[in-house]
Amino acid sequence: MVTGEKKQEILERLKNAVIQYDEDTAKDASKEALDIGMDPNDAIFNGLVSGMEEVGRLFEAQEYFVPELLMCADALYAGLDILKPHVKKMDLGVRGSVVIGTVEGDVHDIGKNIVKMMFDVAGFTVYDLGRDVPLDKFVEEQMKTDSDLVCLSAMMTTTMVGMKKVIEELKTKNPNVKIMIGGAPVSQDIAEKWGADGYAKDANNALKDAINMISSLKKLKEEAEARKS
Ligand code: B12
Repeated sequence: MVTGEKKQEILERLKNAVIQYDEDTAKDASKEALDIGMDPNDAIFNGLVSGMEEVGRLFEAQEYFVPELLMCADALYAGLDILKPHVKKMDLGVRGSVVIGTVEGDVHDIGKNIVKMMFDVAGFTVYDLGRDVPLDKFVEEQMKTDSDLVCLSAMMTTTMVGMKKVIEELKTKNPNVKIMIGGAPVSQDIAEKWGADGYAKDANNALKDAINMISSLKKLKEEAEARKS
């Protein structure tokens, strides 16, 4: 039985491990979270990710610089590697296929990888293109895999504009494909303006929206098939 106090203590350790770029503590606290039966999702979002949010504030305050950010990311990944395989698989009744990646010029991949993890646990087939992905590659991969959904991540105002090009090209080549965008500088307004089908502010909402989009896409496909026969 996990006491609230013990859980809180582990969450604090996970958070501080990321802030203090301490990979060993990130690993130890992640293992302990699993040992005491904590929900790995809780440890990821309220521990590791919460630490990275604080790191963002330290960067803005010019207390941290790029080298610190890189080490904080390493600590986050050290914990994530341990927790991720234990996140419970969900059967939500909808299985889809998704192409995902961080757009060209942008190497931020933590958020994208967390969104990907949610799709994995929901049993989706995920084609992960990685980070700094040439814009044409998203279109190429969607055509090759005939995926239901394309997910674009961008963390910088300078790179997010690449999404607009990908959306335009994808919609021209395949009007049926659904496109979802996300990342810190992106918003619902931008998604609507650029013609994306969805925007989600975090990984949990990304999964919810993806399920809705894929369900409606499958329904449309079934109706089209029924009309043909
Ligand atoms: C860690 C970090 C880095 C690391 C990245 C390591 C890695 N492997 O990812 C490193 C050190 C490489 C880095 C480099 C740089 N960074 Co940086 N970085 C950050 C930082 C601190 C945290 C980002 C993060 O991982 N957050 C945690 C995750 C979990 O959150 P998230 O990414 O937002 O993802 C969630 C949601 O956004 C959403 N989401 C994300 N993607 C998607 C996709 C879809 C489809 C959906 C639906 C949802 C979704 O779901 C996610 C999970 O819930 C942010 C600060 C911040 N506030 O975001 C700056 C930040 C993004 N970086 C910034 C800058 C400026 C840089 C550099 C230019 C710095 C420099 N001088 O070199 C370089 C650029 C390198 C490049 N070409 O890309 C700026 C960008 C400013 C801007 N408006 O353009 C920020 C905002 C910091 C700041 N306040 O100035 N950075």
